[in-house]
Amino acid sequence: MRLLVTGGAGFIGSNFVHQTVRERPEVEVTVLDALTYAGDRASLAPVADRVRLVEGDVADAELVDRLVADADVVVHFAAESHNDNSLSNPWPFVQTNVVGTYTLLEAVRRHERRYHHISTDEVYGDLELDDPAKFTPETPYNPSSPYSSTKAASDLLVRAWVRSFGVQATISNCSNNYGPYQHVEKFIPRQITNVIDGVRPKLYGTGENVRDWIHVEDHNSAVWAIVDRGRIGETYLIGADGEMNNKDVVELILELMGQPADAYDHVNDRPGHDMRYAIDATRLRDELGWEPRYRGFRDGLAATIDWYRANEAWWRPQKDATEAKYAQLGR
Ligand code: NAD
Ligand code: TDX
Repeated sequence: MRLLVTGGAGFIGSNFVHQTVRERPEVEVTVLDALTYAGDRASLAPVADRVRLVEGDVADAELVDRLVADADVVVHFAAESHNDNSLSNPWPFVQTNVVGTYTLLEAVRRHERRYHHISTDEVYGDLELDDPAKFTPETPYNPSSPYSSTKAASDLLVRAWVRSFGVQATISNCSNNYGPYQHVEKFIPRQITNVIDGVRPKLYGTGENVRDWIHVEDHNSAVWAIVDRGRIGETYLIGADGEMNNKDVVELILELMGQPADAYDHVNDRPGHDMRYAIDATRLRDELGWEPRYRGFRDGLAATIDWYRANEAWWRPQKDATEAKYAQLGR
């Protein structure tokens, strides 16, 4: 199989490439990545001899056409992915997430290729803390931020290309990922690297907001299950029953790193901050027989802390610029 992975130098995409090289030696992997601030060649260094990395934009129609023509399957991870950035400057989100997805869809339509679209649970908006409901594939779209609205737009393009043009596509909407190679702008790596630097973790608002955490390896094993056995045109929600509020996550990071549980600061809240996400992954489990391997968040988090401790050379170059952006926002 010839596989094209967009965004393969980012957090989830690079972990997907590592997992693929490890578990599926017969797959030929090409990565298309623009190497924005969020993409790093170093994230593919351990597999560099097994992967072709093409530096380029998913909205570059001529380049995308050529790469898709040479692939059997396309898995599309590339995106602008950070909510806080989308509030400061939404334009790159529209360009990459919407125009980039359109460009790929047109290429897979022309060349009749299998396409898998990576998306987020944030397209469904948020849930109340006391609501027993979880997101299901039938939950209406109701995105809150420029980030989540552009991801929602890209999902709807995929659905339309399936119905109107018969494109062979599947979609997955996953909850919050954690694990190695995540950019230090995101919640968990930001707090781990702050503690390493002797800086107190920063909690937005009250910290009651709930996220449904899943280890990146479990997200990626689910993506492979869908590429292998998913029904064309179907949407699969990916989650591993990992709901936890941000305050509890910060306290656990502090405990695992040998600090007092209250050694964090409350900072300005994120405008429009979604309260709670929760995934019902029944379809994925029942139809495709998928199960997560990481059962305890505590163990997965401890391993992630170890990874950031051991890989300072990977994250250090991102840290100052990231914190300078947050300082301007009072966060
Ligand atoms: P990331 O920001 O770490 O990586 C994104 C990658 O895409 C980077 O390597 C970047 O260089 C590349 N990229 C950006 N614009 C590009 C362009 N125009 N052309 C080519 N490459 C470009 O993001 P991530 O957290 O790994 O997220 C990957 C995907 O998973 C995204 O589609 C995101 O919406 C989705 N997702 C993320 C999470 C999460 O918790 N991080 C959860 C659910 C879904
Ligand atoms: O310093 C922080 N303090 C804090 O309290 C940061 C960076 C975040 N937070 C809060 C905001 C959220 O409630 O932590 C939670 C997680 O924040 P992020 O890591 O920014 O993730 P989130 O906004 O939930 O979105 C993530 O999950 C869904 C990914 O970034 C998206 O790409 C994915 O679609």
